Amino acid sequence: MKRKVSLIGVPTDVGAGHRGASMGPEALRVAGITQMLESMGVEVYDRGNLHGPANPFTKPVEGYRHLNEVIEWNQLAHDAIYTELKQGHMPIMLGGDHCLGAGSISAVARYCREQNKELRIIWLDAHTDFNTAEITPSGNMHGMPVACLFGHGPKALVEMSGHVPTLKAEMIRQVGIRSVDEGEKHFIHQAGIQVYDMRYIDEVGMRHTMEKALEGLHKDVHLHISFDVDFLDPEIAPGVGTTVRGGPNYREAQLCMEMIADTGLMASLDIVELNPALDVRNLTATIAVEMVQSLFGKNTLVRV
Ligand code: B3U
Ligand code: MN
Ligand code: MN
Repeated sequence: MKRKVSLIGVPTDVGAGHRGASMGPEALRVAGITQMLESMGVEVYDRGNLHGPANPFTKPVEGYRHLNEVIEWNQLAHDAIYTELKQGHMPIMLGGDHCLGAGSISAVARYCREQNKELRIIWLDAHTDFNTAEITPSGNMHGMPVACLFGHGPKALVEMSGHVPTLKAEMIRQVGIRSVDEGEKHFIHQAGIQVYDMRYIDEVGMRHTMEKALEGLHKDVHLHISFDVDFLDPEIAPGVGTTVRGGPNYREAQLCMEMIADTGLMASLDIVELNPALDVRNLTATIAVEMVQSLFGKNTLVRV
């Protein structure tokens, strides 16, 4: 039977400091995400885009910028993703900025709890996204979803999965990290999250990094990938709001995706932070689609 995948566009930039990530879903479609998935033998249901509040583009209030809009969009994303999971489809959320990680992963965690499935998240990002209202340097909520999932943040987001905290440290691995604020560092250590930062990847290589990050999986694990496109080095992926030099190059990122595909366990995916307003001829969207193709098991081996 063919794998059924549902694409859910969530056109937000309310959690970001730059406008433009709201055009991400359409850029991914223009880059051929549907056709690519079909070529990989997947049945694709494009659900179109969700509709939520506009970006008021106002200043942060008490440490949060656009709090109400962020909550509203996350609830919409949560509901849509949960519906797809219940139907037995694999949801792919086309973001949108990474504030949506809170709603998306809340839906996945809710579903896993009901199904008695173990949840494992691979968070691919230049950033740890573990800020809170107290320590954020920007007030931008795309820097906060992991903190929310660990119980630190606005009540509506913290409680969205129906269980607080939504995540425990053993459920998540962060890979590609190279920009962490001082306050975040402290929090990450306190939470006990396993972080495979760029220094680690440089020292031991992507292969060993992913072997560690994927350790302990078994057939009853629901593997969720949260792919922040700024995980990729800006030389190959300039179309994001917060570029950080020194990220995985094409080959390292491809191997990372291939090793995830080899587990055969990926059951939901977020693609976030793509900002077409900052891109060059849709290059970043095209590369993101190629990376997703590797996640779906594109075989680059010549060996038999
Ligand atoms: N840590 C910074 C920057 C940032 C986090 N996530 C993104 N940028 N995309 C902040 O503003 O929280
Ligand atoms: Mn992020
Ligand atoms: Mn990031």
